[in-house]
Amino acid sequence: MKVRGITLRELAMKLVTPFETSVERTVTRRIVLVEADVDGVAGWGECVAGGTPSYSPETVETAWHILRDFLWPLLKNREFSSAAEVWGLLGWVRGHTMAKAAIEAAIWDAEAKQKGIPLWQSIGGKRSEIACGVSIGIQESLDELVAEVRKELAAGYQRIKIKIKPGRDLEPVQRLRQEFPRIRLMVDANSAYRAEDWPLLKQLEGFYLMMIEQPLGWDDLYAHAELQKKLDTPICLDECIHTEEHARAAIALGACKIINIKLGRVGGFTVARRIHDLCQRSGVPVWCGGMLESGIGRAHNIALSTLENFSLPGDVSASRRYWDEDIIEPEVVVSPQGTIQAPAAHGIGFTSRMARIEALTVRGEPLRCPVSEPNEARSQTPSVPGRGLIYSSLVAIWALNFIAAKIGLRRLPPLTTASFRVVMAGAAMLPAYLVGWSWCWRECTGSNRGARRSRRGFPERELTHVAVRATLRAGSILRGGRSGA
Ligand code: OSB
Ligand code: MG
Repeated sequence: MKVRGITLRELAMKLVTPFETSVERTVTRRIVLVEADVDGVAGWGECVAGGTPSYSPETVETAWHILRDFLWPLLKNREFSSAAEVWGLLGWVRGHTMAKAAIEAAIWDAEAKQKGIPLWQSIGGKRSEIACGVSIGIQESLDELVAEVRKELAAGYQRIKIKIKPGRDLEPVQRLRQEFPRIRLMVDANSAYRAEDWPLLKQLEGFYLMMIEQPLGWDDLYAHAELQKKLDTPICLDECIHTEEHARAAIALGACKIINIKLGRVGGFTVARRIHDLCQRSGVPVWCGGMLESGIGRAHNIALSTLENFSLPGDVSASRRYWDEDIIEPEVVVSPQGTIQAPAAHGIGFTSRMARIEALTVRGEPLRCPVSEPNEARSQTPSVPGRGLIYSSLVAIWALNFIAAKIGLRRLPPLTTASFRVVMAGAAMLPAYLVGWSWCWRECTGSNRGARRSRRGFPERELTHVAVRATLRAGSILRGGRSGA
C-alpha cells in the first residue's frame, strides 16, 4: 500500500446546543478532516483536537502543523503492507496522538474499502450493534438538566453521564437520583478536583454512580491511585491515558477500574486495540469516549466500539444530538433501545457528503506525492552522481586543459613567453568549466528543470547559456587573434 496524497480540511461546525464542561464551553466545533488517497481509494479520518489546549496539549493548529510538516513526510512514497503498520511508521514523532489518529484512521478506512469489508470487521470487531449513552454538558439550571435527561432517556439512551465541576456536583446528582432512581448514571469532572477534595467525591458515593470519570489531574496517575483506595465507586480514566504504557501503569497502580478509550487520545486503532486487549486480559471494562465529532469521527467510534471488551455504553450518540445536518450519509441514528447498528457498507460505512463538507470548509491543503520525489524524511541526503562519473569528469577536464594548452602554445600569437600563452588558454577554458559545474550542480540537486533557481540563486539555464556564449566569443577572439597575427 502507498498513500499517494492527503487533503487536510478545517471545517467550522456549529453545535445544535453549546456544550459546557468544567474547562470550557464549545459553541462551534473546529474540525480537521484528513482525506487520504491510498492506491486510488479514498479513506477519511477526523482529528479531534480542539481550538484550545484545555483538554489535551494538542490543538487544531498543532495538529495541522504536525500532519503537514511531519506525519505526511514520514508516509509519502512509503510502501507498507497494512494499516496496522502505520502507527510504527509514525513513531519518530513523539506524542501528537490526535494528529496521528486522524491520518491512521483514514488509512484503516481506505484499507477496509480495498478489502471490500466494513471497517469494524477489519479491526476485529465482534458486535454488530453497540450500546449508547449520552454526555450532557453543565446546564444553566437543575430543571433544565432534568428535562435534558428525560429527553435522552425517552430517546432510548442506556446511560446518562453529566459533566460536573466544584459547586455543580452534589446538587445535580442528588436531584437526578430523586427524579430517576434506577437509571445508569455517571459523572465526568474533566480534572476539576484536587486530591484534597476527596471527601466531597466520597459524598457522591451515596448516589450509586456507575463511575466517576477523570476527577483529578489530567496527567496524574498517582493521585488517582490514592483516591481509588478511598472510594468504592470505580474511577474511570479519560485524559490520563494517552498511551498503552499509561494504561498498563494505571491498571498496575490501581488508579482506575474502568478506562474510557478515545481514538484521538491514544493515536488511532493500533494503540486503541492494544489498550483494549490489555484491559480485557486485566478484567478492566472499557467504553468509547466522544469528542463532539462530526459523522466521520463518529463512524470510527462506532467501529471501535464493536470490539469485544467495549462492554459499557459509550459516548457515541446520534448525529442529530450535535448537528442540524451531519457531513455523512446516512446520518448516525440510535434505535429506541439505545443502540447503533454497525454498518454493513465497506470501510467506515458512511459516505462523505462533499457538497456539505465544501460548504463548511474554512481552509484546505492538498499534499500530493510526486512519483519521482524521494522520501525526504527517510533520507536527508540528496542524490549524488556516482564516483566513477566524478573521476571521469576530472580526467576529461584535465585532458581538455592539456589540449587547450597545446593549442594555445601553437596557435596564440607569440606575444610573450610560453607560460603566458598557457595561462591564456586556461582562461579561455573558464566557460567550459562553468558549463561543467552547472551540469554537476543540476545532477547533485536532482533538478533537471532548467528554469528552477538553485539554492544559491543561480538560474541554471541562463548560467549555461552565458557559459556557451562566452566560449563561442572566446573562440572567435582566438581566431581573430590568429588571423590578425
Ligand atoms: O471528557 O469525554 C470528555 C467532549 C469534549 C471533550 C472531552 C469530553 C467530551 C464529552 C462529549 O464528554 C462526548 C460526546 O462526544 O458526546
Ligand atoms: Mg471525559
